[in-house]
Amino acid sequence: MALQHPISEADIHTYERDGVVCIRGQFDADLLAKSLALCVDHSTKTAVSLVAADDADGGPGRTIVSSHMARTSLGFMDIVANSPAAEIAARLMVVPDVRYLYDQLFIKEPGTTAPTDWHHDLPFWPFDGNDIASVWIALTPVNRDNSGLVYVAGSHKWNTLYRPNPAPPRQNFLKGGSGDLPPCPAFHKEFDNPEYRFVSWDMEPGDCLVHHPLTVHGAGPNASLEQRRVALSIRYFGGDAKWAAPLTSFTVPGTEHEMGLERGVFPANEDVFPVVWRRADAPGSP
Ligand SMILES: O=C(O)CCC(=O)C(=O)O
Repeated sequence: MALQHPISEADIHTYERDGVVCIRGQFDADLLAKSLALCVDHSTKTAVSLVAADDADGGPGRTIVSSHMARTSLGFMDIVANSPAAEIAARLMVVPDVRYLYDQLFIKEPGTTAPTDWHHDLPFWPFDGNDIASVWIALTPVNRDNSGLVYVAGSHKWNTLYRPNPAPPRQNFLKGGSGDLPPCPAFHKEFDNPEYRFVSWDMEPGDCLVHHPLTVHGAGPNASLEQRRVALSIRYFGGDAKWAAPLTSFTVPGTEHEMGLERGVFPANEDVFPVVWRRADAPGSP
């Protein structure tokens, strides 16, 4: 599906400088309605990777996370491959094509007190490189009070890797010495610290945030008692991305034995990581 409007040079510059940019109004109403319905329907089903965690305080809050839906659902794969998300990622990374890495659903029910802890994504994944972008699509209205994401602008350039910390906690999650990495600081305690620049957005359904894999981010509670917060985060890669030794037990289905994958090498394994968008003048285009 074509973009509703081109990605501007200013957007590319912001993504490069801050490690995150908000792109508005690229998803049409039909696509949004379909995406929201798929996500809500999926959240009510039993799926291998679906985790629904009630708030520990016994209140009404509940966080639902699920991953890799597009590996088994044509509906989700249609969003991954045929919505504007793939082209948005490619244009911002300035790469000629992008491959699908994985997709992840995040729901925070009204009144959810559990935050999304501060983290960056790269150490969770067996990947390295800059050209990996997450397109986090708001499917409901999002703001800072209902668990909108907050980013530390420019943190993707800190040259620091923080210890991956899964929510909810999981046994034997850390691998390869990642337990020795420093924990990600609680950046909400630094909101008044002028050393950091925090960015967040009021978003309408169909606005999306695109972030670099090392940009630190987190979210507060969903203080709304009416509005659930639903987002679909799709990860794409291209350019300089490389397969790497895993630092966690996270796996992409089909890569468990690293068949056809070599550490330090671009993972051009079409079965697992298909090309989902290619610039018209790129090598390999029809
Ligand atoms: O939506 C959330 O609460 C977390 C999203 C996130 O961390 C991501 O997409 O990388």
